[in-house]
Amino acid sequence: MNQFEQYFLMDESSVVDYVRAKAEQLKTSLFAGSRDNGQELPLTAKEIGDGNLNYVYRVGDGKKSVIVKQAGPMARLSSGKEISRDRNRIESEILMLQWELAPGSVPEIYLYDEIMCCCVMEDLADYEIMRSGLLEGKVYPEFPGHIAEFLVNMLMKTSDLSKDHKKKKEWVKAFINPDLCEISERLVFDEAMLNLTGKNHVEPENEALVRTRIYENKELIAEAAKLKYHFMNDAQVLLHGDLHTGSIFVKKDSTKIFDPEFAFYGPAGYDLGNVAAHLLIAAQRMNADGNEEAETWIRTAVSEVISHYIDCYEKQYSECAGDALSKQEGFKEWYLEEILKDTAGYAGMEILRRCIGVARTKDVQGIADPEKRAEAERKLIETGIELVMQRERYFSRQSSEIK
Ligand code: SR1
Ligand code: MG
Repeated sequence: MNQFEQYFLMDESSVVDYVRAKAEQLKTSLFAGSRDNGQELPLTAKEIGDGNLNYVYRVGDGKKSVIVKQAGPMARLSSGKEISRDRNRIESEILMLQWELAPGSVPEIYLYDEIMCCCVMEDLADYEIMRSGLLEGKVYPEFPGHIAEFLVNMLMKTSDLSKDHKKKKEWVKAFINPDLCEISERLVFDEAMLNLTGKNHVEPENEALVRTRIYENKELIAEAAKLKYHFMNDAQVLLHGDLHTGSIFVKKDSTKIFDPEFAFYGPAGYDLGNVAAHLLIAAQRMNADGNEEAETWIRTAVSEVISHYIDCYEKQYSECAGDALSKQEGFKEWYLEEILKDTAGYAGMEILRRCIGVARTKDVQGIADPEKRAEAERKLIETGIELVMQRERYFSRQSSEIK
């Protein structure tokens, strides 16, 4: 039996053999021309993954490289619970679809392997992860336009606004993602509101605040319940499902969305809300760092993402919306307002769970001064609660500014 005809978890050595074995199936003959003095260059691999779930290798010969991403059977950080390896199929298929629907917005998938539960994709080595850049105070003026256009493309082409409702239902079926959705349902909603497993924590100064304003706040928990049920039941659009700044590669003039293993059909405001949430978290970090210029840019970027989204929506609606009733007077405006209200609600939930839950980000965690860290955490918790409770006030066409 060939070495790769049965699943096993690869390491830096076997992943090199894997790329060699699959070389002919890669869409581009990536390593064919890489020679030094006529000699084929040796391939090497390095594990570069820093996520919670998968193994990510850069495999290259010093001149060219590819990324191999393999799903392991368990979460890397907490063993015990199996998470379906089908997530790698979902990730590969959505990236291939987005490659067609939103050209230039995602890395190219060269190969998906259902036996090894891995994919081989374009190495975007000349890009940086947006969170890392933002943490260094960098700004990306093109980003709001890029992300808005990507999200509106997905909305127009994968939701029922497009008149091919049967195609949409095929995609709903193909992208059913029970294990990964269960993680989000638990971490973004249940744990953030109820701390069921007792694993949440905040800085000691904020413990009373979190108890009274979140865990004992029946009104907030009721709104979170509505958002959770909407998340679970409104199969509106094919979502990325985990669109934080660690899932976005940036260069000054280009943006690439990656890591969509949490993809599923859900409410459009979920992805847009995640983008807004992680920008607001990054802005608070810049505030703690005293970097006023970067903070101002990030806060402006939040409004720009929303205004670009509205503009793209208006432009694309007339061309793309083909459903029989979608041209009915008032429908277009109602549909958009619902998305924007959801956006604020899900942004609030995301901010809260990233501040108090187990899946924290470096933005706040990395603030060295404990007082500043607690202050950033407190301000973000207030922002998160405000966004959930007053979601019709923010991100609408005549919205208030969020601090
Ligand atoms: C067990 S996975 C924890 C978190 O990391 C991912 O990026 C998702 O956001 C998930 O909630
Ligand atoms: Mg991820």
